[in-house]
Amino acid sequence: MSKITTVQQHILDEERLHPTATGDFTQLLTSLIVAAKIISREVNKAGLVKILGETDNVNVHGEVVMKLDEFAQQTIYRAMGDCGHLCVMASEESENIIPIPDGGKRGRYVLMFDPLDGSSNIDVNASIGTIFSIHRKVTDQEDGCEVDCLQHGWKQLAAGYFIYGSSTMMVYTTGNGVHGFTLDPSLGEFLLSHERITTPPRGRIYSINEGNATKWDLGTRRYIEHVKEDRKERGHPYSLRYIGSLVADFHRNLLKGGIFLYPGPKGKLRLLYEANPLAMVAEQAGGSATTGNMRILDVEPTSLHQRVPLIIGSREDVAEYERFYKESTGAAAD
Ligand code: AHM
Ligand code: MG
Repeated sequence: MSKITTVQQHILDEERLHPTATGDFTQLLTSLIVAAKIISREVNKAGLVKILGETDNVNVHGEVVMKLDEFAQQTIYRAMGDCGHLCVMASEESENIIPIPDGGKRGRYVLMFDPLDGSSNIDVNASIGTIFSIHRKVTDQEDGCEVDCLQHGWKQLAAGYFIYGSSTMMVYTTGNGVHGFTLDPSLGEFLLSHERITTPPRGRIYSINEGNATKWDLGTRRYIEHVKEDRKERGHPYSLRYIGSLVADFHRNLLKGGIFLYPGPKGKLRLLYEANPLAMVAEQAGGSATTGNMRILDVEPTSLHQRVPLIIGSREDVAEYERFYKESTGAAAD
């Protein structure tokens, strides 16, 4: 019979691989996991809010009901602000960096997150998620600043996501493979369910918003035509799967193999708390992530909410996309 491992035990074991580790990192991730459990509980109740008496955003207790993405933002802030291990945070829901509350102990780490990605899918009961990225502080003051946030993706210490789907899962990496845990709601514990996830080198799925086809660059157009061809060597065209919820689309492709594309010229997805953490997970699982021109983890961050084209997934599929992209930009330059 297989061993039962909780996520805390796993993180502790990972941290022990580093001889100078103090346990701070384990505590930091433990606080984040508490926040995710609270968010998961609220996401699961979302469909019941109306039945249980919400009127004009006021619930049965007369309290104002917060939008779930705001709730997720505040929950993470409340859980992490005082955890004692962070020097600064940044989030999709905050225009500027988020300082640690006055009087709170400052730590050595930086947390960036998208509190509830794909939140437009809540009303239709599709999966959504929380994405996180953790860096070490690089500046000298006690309080962290924007410079601490604007670090290359390859410097991330840890990254991952929580997916609120038919089960709630946590998938994370600290640079030693990718591991997945499923929340047992009766225990309130995340248990190891997907040890050392590796993504197939090639998939059969492509995930892109085809409604944007007229805006795509030539390379993307040619590549998408290519995956739809009924090619002899593959024996089948690729299947299109697109939820419109990055975490859910990424998670499916990570497990089954495939490619997710939100191409340029500018892209829609954000470098620091969407593309970088998922790129680290993809690479650690044997996949890759590119803008078309360069590896996502090498993109120079210039602003907190910078967007980036994101093409991510199975290694051979991403490499094939890059060939189409580079050939077409080369062709356009000729
Ligand atoms: P959000 O952070 O405002 O939820 O937007 C990000 C979402 C991603 O989850 C998803 O991949 C993408 O937007 C879908 O965009 P589109 O509807 O343009 O296809
Ligand atoms: Mg988002």
